[in-house]
Amino acid sequence: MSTFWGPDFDELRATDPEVAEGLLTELERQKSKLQLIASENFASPAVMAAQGSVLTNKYAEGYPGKRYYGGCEEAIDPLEQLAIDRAKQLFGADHANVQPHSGASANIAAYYATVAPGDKVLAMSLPHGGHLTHGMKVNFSGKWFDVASYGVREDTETIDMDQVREAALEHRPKLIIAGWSAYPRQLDFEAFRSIADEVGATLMCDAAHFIGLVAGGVHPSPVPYCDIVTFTTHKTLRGPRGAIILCKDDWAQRIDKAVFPGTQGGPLEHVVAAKAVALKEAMDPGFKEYSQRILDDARALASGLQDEGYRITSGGTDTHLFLADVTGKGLTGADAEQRCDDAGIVLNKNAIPFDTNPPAVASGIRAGTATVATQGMGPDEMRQVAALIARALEGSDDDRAAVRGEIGDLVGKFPAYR
Ligand code: DSN
Repeated sequence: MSTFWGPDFDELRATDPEVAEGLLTELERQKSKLQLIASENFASPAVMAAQGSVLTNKYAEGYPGKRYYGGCEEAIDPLEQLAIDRAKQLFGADHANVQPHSGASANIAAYYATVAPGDKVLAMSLPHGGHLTHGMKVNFSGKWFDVASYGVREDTETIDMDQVREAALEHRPKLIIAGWSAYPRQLDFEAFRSIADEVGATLMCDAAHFIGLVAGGVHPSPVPYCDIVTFTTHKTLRGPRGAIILCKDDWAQRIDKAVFPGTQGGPLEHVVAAKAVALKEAMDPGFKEYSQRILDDARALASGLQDEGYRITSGGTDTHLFLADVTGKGLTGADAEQRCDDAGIVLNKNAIPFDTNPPAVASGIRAGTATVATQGMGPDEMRQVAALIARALEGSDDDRAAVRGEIGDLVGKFPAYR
């Protein structure tokens, strides 16, 4: 074993050529295709350097200054405190817990802190854009809690806060969850707060998708209105895979206890350090421009597809993502995902509101622009991409091969990694 202390690709190749090869294959896939999966991004080399570091070796159950292991004082405590302080500063939050391993883990902890098995919860329905952990029957949230859902209106495909209020008055939930995985519009957090107050519910926001836009100042912040805000750090925030929970002072102790020892053991301090790096990057003025580019790109791509004859749900987007209904072209979401992939365009099939196809088939595709905005692509490129998607979806295998070539040229001009 070498005594080198950081990621050493030559050593990986010597020790485990199969894994090294897999890693290079994935690097090539990420670089050579166009990545439009709305929940993904390209983490910076600085983020990855912190994540691939000796910090992975350290156990640190507990919190800065109150650990169950020795050896945390020199580096681990200050680094975790830095991540906490940066999260609080960036989002204007009273308290931050930076230990959740993932968005689902953060949501498990938020449930653990706020409700008990059998309690009533009100959250956005999965087929209308909610998340697996917002009460889906096959998930712990749907099994352990009595989850009622709100959705979008059929005519506008947007959330109607009067309907949310009616659902809250009918179900009297103990916890209301605002937040989504596939909804292209901004939520009215103030209205959610007033509904939660009216029925005496705790208000949590799952801001995983749009938190980077909040950091960049191009999306309203849920922090002033919500008791608890959970989010992942690897989507629009462009950090390592993982999550953070923000909360009001009143909830701080309950959230910390819910994360550890309630639902997690030792924190991943290498990931915590990488979260600190990502938060610092998000504080840079350049992140505002980046966030605006994400929005401009999403709007340009959605309107380009509209011009190609695709129906965009709710008529557009105010975020980094949108859903396009592909049924008007005689396609399913599954067909569309495959055809795009064949043409070097990576996105996912997605249910659209009131979908008549099963989720594994779906009637729509979801596309997001956090990745392409990181690469520096702007609205001009997105209009070009919209035309390429239409050719990939509607053309022949030869057309898809031609699109694959044009995608190669485009990503060659905007490399994800050098
Ligand atoms: N599964 C993620 C997404 O793609 O939206 C959210 O966890």
